Amino acid sequence: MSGVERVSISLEKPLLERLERLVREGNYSNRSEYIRDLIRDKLVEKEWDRDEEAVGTVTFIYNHHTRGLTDRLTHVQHDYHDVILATMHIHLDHDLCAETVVVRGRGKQIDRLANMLRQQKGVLHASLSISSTGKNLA
Ligand code: NI
Repeated sequence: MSGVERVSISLEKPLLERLERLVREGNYSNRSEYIRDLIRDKLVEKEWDRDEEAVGTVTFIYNHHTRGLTDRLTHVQHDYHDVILATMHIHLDHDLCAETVVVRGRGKQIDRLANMLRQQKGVLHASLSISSTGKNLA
């Protein structure tokens, strides 16, 4: 870690109590760690807002018996081959599949891919998790 500076902040008592509860519930050992993570979350959001290079995952669930769906999902992923780093496929049971796609690219490009996957008829749920290349978080 680069040089650490101590800062003090002013909070209303009820807000401080809620902060303390969040720190406890999150199993953080102290407030500073919690606040560092909050700041990094915000920085990641800003990177996405500015459409900078980002890293993320898209996880989606579908029934592989849905007519044409497997082909359509493969087609979408080929269209985004330059963004997709890896795809993991899990056969959840006889009918249902889960896929997690690890992506790296511009935020808007990743959003578009997530929406394309989500909108395919037969996809039951899709969730985008946003993260960062980490370059600006140290
Ligand atoms: Ni499967």
